[in-house]
Amino acid sequence: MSEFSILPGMNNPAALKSLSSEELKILSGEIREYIIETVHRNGGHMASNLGAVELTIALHRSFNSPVDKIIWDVGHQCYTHKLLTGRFEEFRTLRQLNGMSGFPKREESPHDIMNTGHASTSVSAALGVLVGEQLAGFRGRAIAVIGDGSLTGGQALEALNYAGHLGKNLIIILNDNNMSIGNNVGAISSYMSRMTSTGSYINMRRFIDRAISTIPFFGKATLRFVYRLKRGAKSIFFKENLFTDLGFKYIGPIDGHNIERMEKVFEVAKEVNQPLVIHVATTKGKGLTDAEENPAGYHGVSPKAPEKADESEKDDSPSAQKLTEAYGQTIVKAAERDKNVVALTAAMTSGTGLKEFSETYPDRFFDVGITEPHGITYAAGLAVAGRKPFISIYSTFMQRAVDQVIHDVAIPHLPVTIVMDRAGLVPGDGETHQGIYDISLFKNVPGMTFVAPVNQSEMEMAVELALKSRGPFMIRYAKESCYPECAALSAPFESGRGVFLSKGEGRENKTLLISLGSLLTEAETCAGLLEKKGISCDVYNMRFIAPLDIDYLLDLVSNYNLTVFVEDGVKTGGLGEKIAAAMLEHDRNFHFRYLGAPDEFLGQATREELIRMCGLDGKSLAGRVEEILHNYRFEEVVKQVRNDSWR
Ligand SMILES: Cc1ncc(C[n+]2csc(CCOP(=O)(O)OP(=O)(O)O)c2C)c(N)n1
Repeated sequence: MSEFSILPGMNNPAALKSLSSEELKILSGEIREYIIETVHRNGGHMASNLGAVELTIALHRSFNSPVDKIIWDVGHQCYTHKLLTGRFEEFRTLRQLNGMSGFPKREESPHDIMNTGHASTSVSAALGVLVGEQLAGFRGRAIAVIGDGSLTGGQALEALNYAGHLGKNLIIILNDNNMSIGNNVGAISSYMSRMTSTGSYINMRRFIDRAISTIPFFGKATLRFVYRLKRGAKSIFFKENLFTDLGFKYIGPIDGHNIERMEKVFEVAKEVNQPLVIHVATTKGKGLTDAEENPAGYHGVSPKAPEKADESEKDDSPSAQKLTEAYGQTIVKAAERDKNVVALTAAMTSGTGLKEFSETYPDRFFDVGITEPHGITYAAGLAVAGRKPFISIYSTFMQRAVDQVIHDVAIPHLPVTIVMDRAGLVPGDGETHQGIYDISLFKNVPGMTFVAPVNQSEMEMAVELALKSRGPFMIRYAKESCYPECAALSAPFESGRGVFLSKGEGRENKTLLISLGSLLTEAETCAGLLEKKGISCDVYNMRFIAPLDIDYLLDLVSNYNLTVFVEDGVKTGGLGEKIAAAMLEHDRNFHFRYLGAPDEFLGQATREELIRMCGLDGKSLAGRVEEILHNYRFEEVVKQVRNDSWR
């Protein structure tokens, strides 16, 4: 690891305050170097963090954290904050199992005021903290740091509305890099671009101040003229300022890489006694040329594959296609066949595999910005107008739009297809990004068809079924490779039923493993391990979450001594629980167990580690099955003994 001269000593924000401007420059360089090195090794958010280095230093020099409360929106730009608040050593473990989270976490530090990961929450949270503390006599400040992308989210706008109404001395730092993950979209975004690009008020004032200083002798009349000019400049540039109209004071845009200038503004901010927006212009990816040129590509970075020591070890096999890519290709083909197909995303064009669609059918593609609830209802409107909308949103962000699904899509029974990428256990980002709740949230929505394809063939059949559907439809899949193509998985979809992946004929005492989604690979491994121990095991891919052909399923299960259901989602309220309840209702007392993620928030780890932690990997599953069978046989023996002793 690199040697740093200043950074290791900056173990609390107070240490920053004595640094000279030269030392601050060195510090910024060291922070960037450490971030670049660590993110390349562990994966993480690169471009947003590189853009926020000077802003964070200036904030921590001017304010007094944690007495003053700094709240980071999304939290994906918090690496400098972590490094300057006593986590220099831990930073090496960024995003690793039991290591440091990539997002602010209250359990990690008193400087992390909120746990974050989802966008557009900071203004609400900072306002709540401020008002709550003020009720107990607080004299400090609360500062929300929000990006221009996150500011477009509905919750941020609701919070602005309320903050303007309350009139409390909240400070909002608008970190404007003119980018969301990709290009920022929307009228507010264009409005802010105009504010930063047309030459700012601050620049104009600086120009006027400089002009005054060059006039050798100026009398009162000149001064009056100059001040009128200054006010004129203000009215020219801020006549229509959205924030001032909402009851905020506004300063900006100012250069978010100039620490001294920001500090001066922050000192002024401390004296302002009403809500204040400080508009800071930053460059996403600052200091890393590739990231500056391609900030979208460097938003989230995967860990670099470790170099193989021996060339002969190199794996030349083509890497398996990802389910995200399978969807991206499938929806382009669907759009070719059906001109009513339109695709939508909420600020995740690349992440959801829609880049090709957006380029091939720009008129039929809508990036609605970080506005999941709006996106769902907008899609409902498109469906009313006869289009066939497919809206892609990560499973975790769909938590935002539960009401829109029920109220705007399901009740009017509209043919909107909601495609949930990153469903199930999600690597790297931790608690806030797990996609394990969608089954429990949506499986019982009346009229919903809900499927979990595992490879390209199933993806194509799922999309085809959605196209024919006259009602709401959901597709979910994990951040995983496609399961290999095979005859079993190419069998046509039958409503409410799955397919056998492997089935041995005429075997006794069989166990059935039912798998939902990409845990199919683990179920297969489990079956292989059990076969080796003489336990015959069939594997069934569930395909459907809703509707369920319950009679068919109960008949199927009745052929087995034991059925184990495995799902890539939270166990409580999941599909396994629903099937168990159906058995009870039908008075069918089978040996049935259901497994899934526990009722706990799951922190950051790789997907493989998460699967193992939940006991859902092939080896653990085999162990569980053996144990259940053992207990079951033991129960049988006890029953037998009891029966014999009665005779
Ligand atoms: C509700 C929600 N939707 C989507 C995301 C995914 N996401 C993470 S950061 C980001 C872009 C945020 O843009 P901005 O606020 O401008 O910050 P920048 O990365 O540009 O610094 C998005 C869409 C999220 N975290 N939360």
